Amino acid sequence: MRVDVLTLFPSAFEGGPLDVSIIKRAREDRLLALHVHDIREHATDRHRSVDDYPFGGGQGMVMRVDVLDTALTHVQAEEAEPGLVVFLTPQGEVLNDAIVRELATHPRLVLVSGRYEGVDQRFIDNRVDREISIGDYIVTGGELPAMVLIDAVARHIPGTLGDEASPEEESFADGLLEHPQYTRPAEYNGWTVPEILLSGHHANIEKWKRDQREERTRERRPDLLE
Ligand code: 4GX
Repeated sequence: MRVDVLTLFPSAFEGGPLDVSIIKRAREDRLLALHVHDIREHATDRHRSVDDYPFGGGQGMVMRVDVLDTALTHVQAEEAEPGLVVFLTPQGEVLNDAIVRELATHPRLVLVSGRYEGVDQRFIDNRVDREISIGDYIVTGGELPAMVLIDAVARHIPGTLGDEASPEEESFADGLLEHPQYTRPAEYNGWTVPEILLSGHHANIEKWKRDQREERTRERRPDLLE
């Protein structure tokens, strides 16, 4: 899968979470090709401006439709496949496991990370396929949301998790939270491990894990049971 990111802060994507561990390996193995592009390279005036004051007044600045449109056209033209254009915004659908899996089926994603108070609506109306939020809180820019999305999607590209793990065996694949986990030592500071896990009764242990998952989900995330 190829992922392109349009951002005003391309350096935010270097030496961060996409350069370690599973995602680093996926990139080395060419399962994920990440291409980060600086929106400012497509500014045209002598000040290289990418934003301007909002029509109708109001707080802050708005990213310019012409700069974004030109930047996106350039990036899309690097390949025959234009990709699904995703804009990260608190106004979008809230990201979940079903959306992550759907996005992972696309051969190419083009992510647009915004800054300032927003983006000219004409860019969204005419060039964006999907608006996605990583949750109901505000971060400083769309870069961290893009990285969260890339990480979550990359785990679903066949081969990225290796043989040990599968995304099907983790929380949300079946709509339940995980059961608690323990490892040695069996007692530390007087803190003990549930007896059943040390019993060797495989069937009882599996029943206990299932019960724990259901109980946790009911207590912590009843919305997942709807
Ligand atoms: N999930 N932000 C985008 C700039 C902005 C402002 C208004 C569009 C309209 C966020 C989130 C998020 C902060 C990224 C505002 N863009 N993005 N940025 N939560 O909080 O995706």
